[in-house]
Amino acid sequence: MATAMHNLSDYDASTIPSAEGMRFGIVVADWNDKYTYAMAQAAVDTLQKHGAKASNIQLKHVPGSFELIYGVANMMKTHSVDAIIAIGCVIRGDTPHFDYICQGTTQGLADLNCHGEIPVIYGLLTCETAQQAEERCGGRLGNKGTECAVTAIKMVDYGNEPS
Ligand code: DLZ
Repeated sequence: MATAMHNLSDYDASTIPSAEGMRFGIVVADWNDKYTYAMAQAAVDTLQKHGAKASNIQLKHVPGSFELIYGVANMMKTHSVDAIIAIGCVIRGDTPHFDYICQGTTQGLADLNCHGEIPVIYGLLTCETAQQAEERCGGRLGNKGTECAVTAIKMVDYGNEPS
């Protein structure tokens, strides 16, 4: 939870498994790119910090958050990555559009996660204001992209554990 008590970039690096050999996909929405690109960059930096090779990180763009569902599904089909991070930022406007995009995108990504083939990491910021986005994309509450990258590494490691 991103509260004043929790910074999205804070984690105990000593507990994170090595990401060497792991393959990651990042699907990033171009809508609100000031925020989504900052999250994507933080995700890439964090994956590399933990040993992922640049050549093992695929970055793909989609127009808006709603297209993250297709983008992730499409990347899944390639079987070329071990986890996919979906990054988007929805900011409430004057109409109920915000609610539909947030609900539809969240449900779509959750459905893809249910396939159980590879983990889908939820990097969708759902903000009332631009300030809330600012705070979570390298501002006072850290960077959601860092949190997503750490989660992705943990989930690939989870999948690699003997059952
Ligand atoms: C149309 C729209 C609006 C109003 N707001 C956002 C937003 O805040 N964040 C975002 O990622 N995308 C937004 N979009 C675009 C939709 O996600 C989608 O790209 C279009 O509805 C076309 O399917």
